[in-house]
Amino acid sequence: MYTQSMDLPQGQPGELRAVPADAASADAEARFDERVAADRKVEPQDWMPDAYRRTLVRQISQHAHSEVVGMLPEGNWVTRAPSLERKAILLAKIQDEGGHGLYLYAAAETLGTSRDQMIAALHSGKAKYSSIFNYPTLTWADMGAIGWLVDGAAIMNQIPLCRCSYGPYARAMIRICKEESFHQRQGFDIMLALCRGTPEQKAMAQDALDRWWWPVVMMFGPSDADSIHSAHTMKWGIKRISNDELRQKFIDATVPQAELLGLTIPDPDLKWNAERGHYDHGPIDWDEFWRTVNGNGPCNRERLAARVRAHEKGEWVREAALAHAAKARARAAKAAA
Ligand code: FAQ
Repeated sequence: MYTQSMDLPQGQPGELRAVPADAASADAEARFDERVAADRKVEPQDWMPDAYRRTLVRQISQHAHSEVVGMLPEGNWVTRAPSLERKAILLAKIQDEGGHGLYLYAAAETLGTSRDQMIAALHSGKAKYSSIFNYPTLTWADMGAIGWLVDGAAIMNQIPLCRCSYGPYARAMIRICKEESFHQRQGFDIMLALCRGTPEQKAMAQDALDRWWWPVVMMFGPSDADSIHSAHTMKWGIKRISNDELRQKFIDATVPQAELLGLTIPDPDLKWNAERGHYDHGPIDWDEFWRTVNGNGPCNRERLAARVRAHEKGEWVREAALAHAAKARARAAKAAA
């Protein structure tokens, strides 16, 4: 299934040139470079280098997969939320994440890749999704920690993406960031309620922070020295702030929030560095990060199996929707005749 811009017949103005006629022309490349340098948006119908297109498909589809796989850890607690209000909020948040996946798949489709292709890449293990969603959710406090920390990290990473050079991705990110901001607040609110509760509840909040802190710090990706894509994505105005800079901004913003909650961040080396104007932090376990990214984290197999199962079980829904659309089209054509 393609978006509208992909359906334009060949030769019409504004057609999507997946393999542009003037791809080799230095002129087209110069116009593209000029557009990016001037901070003007690149749109689906514009010529773009193949490498730019491939990088966007990779990043946007991985981002979409993260949103959809990211529904699973929280889905685990819908039936066990401690009150009707918490359950309604959690359900709404999880639905938002599904919606984010849809906006992002649609944005990636404008680059000439179908949703079916992207989903096949996820299910075969070829495409990645965020490492963070391969950790288990053991207690209700994990719902607080995910909202507070995971959504907090996601916002930090995604606000600069609202200025990404590719128009459809940038516009999808604006709406997504607004919703993520609500998600972060609801997570902090869960943590606050637990920290103001009984000693057992506060211990539960601390335990969740202990388990989620380092995976969240890793979520920003490898250190700048090991980030293979950054040089290009920064040059093309896709990524605006480096992995390490975003990680630092997240840590600086989160330490005072943990203090407000009365919780201890599980990093004995964490201390304010007045000279740098930032918090110093301890070493990151990159072996754990790569193990998880490469499919061997605590829940990788379980998460992927759940996605594949859901896709297979949804086959009849897709078939019914297609049959319904075909009937509607036939009815409209008959009425117009
Ligand atoms: N996990 O060269 P770089 C959310 C891979 S959404 C897995 O630095 P890049 C909402 C990377 O793909 C969270 N793999 O790569 C929510 C590359 O491998 P490849 C997702 C990772 O692209 C909240 C290799 O390592 N957000 O949380 C990770 O320049 C709560 C080398 O890395 C996005 O996707 C990782 N953490 O920078 C939902 C934001 N990090 O592709 C539910 C958009 C790196 O060559 C509940 N994405 N890798 O095979 C980005 O900003 C970037 O893609 C980065 C990585 C920053 C993630």
